[in-house]
Amino acid sequence: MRKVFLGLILFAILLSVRAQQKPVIYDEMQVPQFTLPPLLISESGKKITTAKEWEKVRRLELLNTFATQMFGQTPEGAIKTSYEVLKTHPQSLGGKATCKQVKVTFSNGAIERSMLMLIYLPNQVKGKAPLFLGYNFSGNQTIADDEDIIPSSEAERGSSKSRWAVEKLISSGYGLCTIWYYDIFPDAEDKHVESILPLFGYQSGNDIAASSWQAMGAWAWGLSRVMDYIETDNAIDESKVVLMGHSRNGKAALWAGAQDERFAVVISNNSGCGGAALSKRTFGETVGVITTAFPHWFCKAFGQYANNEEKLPFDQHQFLALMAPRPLYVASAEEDQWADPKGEYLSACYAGEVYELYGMKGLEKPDMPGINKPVMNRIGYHIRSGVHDVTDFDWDNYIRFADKWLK
Ligand code: GTR
Repeated sequence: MRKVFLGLILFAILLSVRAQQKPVIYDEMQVPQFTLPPLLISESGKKITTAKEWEKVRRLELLNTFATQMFGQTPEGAIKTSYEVLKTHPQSLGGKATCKQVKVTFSNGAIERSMLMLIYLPNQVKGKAPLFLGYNFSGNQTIADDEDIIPSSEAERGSSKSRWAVEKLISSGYGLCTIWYYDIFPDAEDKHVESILPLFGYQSGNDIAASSWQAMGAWAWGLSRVMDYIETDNAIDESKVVLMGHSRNGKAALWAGAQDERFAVVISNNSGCGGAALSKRTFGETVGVITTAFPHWFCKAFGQYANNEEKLPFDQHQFLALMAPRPLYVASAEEDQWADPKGEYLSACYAGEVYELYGMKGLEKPDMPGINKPVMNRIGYHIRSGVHDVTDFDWDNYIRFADKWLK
């Protein structure tokens, strides 16, 4: 009886929470009218007309906006880092690759955290290899059937291999580096204390200030620490690192790419709300939904725009523009309406204004390309058939895009 009663109360609470959320929009006719915040007008009202003004004024303003109002500020303090090669296999993948697994330990003197990097490098490349870098969702051992991979979780070996075209990358002359994103911040609401945050002074039960970083900021930080490692590894070309992320890891990759210009190319795979998609469209997942479902991802200040997206003083086209003038690729999937493919396309399209300052071509306005018809200018885009996922079609195009701009 008591259980039934408690169940009813819980159900009532859930209903009231859901009642505050607006119904999900999947119909273009229901997208509200909105005006996008300008990309090329500075906070003091000055029109930005050159790449130099963009870099010196506007880019910095927007970086600060996204840090203080969306992703949280990345602390400046230096953390001591050490690298330990746990395993090297020079004849991996039937002799095609060298597999290296490196443990990175972070320390602030009192507290330590570590992450485990899995690196495959193509043996056919003499000298430094270009490389794709991206977080995996479930553990390093899930990306291939390779028995040599040191597990970083309990998940089954090879269980995510369809999402990682390891052989394709290697035969195309690219390396791959991947890390389980949980190493940096276990993806749950109450895991701050197990994450890297305590390295920067966070203690269990501490209040989190409105503009403090949480998981997204921490994940982006982790990607930059991989870049630090890459700069020390003579087998990898640090000027040709392609940062790729899927979904929530796509959001994190974009934030890392925005802050850290060492990443040569940035690729967003189905990153959706809080990533490539325009927030003001409120199509599919919204700021209201995402900040409620994942309160530990963005900074708390972002929550003020929950179900209040019209008040957002910024939007994601400004975020994507922070990759300029580096090559940027945004990919959507036809059946991934939750991530708002059109909103992802428009955002990438409007970001093109900044690429134009550099004399570079973004995307054609305003119509989206057809299904499975990639466009590869300095900004690339495709919408492929199928669901929210990473497929061989995606990888084939990421490799073509990287070849176009890096080779
Ligand atoms: C969903 C979330 C999306 C996206 C996705 C994923 O639950 O609503 O924003 O990040 O997870 O990461 O697969």
